[in-house]
Amino acid sequence: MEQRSSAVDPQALLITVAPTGAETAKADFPQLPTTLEELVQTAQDCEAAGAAMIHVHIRDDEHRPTLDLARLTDTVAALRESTDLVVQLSTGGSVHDPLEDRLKVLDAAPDSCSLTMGTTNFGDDVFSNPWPFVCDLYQLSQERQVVPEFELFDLGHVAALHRLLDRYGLPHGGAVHCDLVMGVPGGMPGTADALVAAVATLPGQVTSWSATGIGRTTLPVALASLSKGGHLRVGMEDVLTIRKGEQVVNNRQLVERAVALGDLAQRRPMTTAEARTLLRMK
Ligand code: KMH
Ligand code: ZN
Repeated sequence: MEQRSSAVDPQALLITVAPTGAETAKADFPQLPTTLEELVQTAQDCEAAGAAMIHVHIRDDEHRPTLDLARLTDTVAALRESTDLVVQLSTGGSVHDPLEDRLKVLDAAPDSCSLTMGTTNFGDDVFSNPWPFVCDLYQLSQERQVVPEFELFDLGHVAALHRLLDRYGLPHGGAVHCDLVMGVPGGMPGTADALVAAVATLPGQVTSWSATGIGRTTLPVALASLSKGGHLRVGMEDVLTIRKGEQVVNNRQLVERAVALGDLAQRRPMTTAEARTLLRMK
């Protein structure tokens, strides 16, 4: 079988957009993309601005978070039809989603799925990721040939990733891509110091990593990530202001800012084809 090269220009910057999330109510933030039409439009705009991957949470007709399989499947199809973005479905869902439903997300056959490496306090809630669930989801991703993105909310999650890779081997395709999710109340802080500590302990098998800082930590984390050679995740899932007191207008604005920050660091947005090479996808 033809082996794709995993060499990607080190100056290329993977920008992932996380446009919706599960935490913000449409009523509170009408510019949040919650319908399929809004999501597709956002995806196209963000791809044009420099994003190469999209991290997707979907909503129902009342704009509430859902893991409805038919909707997820339609969403994957619509995004594939209208963009060339790498389509990553969230298996985290909302803090209220049962673990069984979160496993079924892979039935929608996305290119990639998020895979959080442990339970974390999440504001006043708990984002539950018990070890047996993490193992089941990981093995399912290997079986279904879906490339996981390991979500690391805490240093303990980095240790859990070592344990997972040692026990079950590499993901489908062989790329180990992580995203440091920082500044969640209950997880590691969104600081340069915490980022450096997490990156220093990543397993040797890791082939690429990005970082995102929640809320006001978005800029310190983005700058720290760039200075350590990492990639960026941005979007309304993680931040709703572009600066203190000024609401984000749309996701494209956040992608454009990521491109501008990357430009300062002499990094250029990675193309979708390069992202597929980086993640060792067909
Ligand atoms: N909505 C959070 C509870 C993921 O997408 O995998 C979990 C989350 C992580 O957003
Ligand atoms: Zn998410």
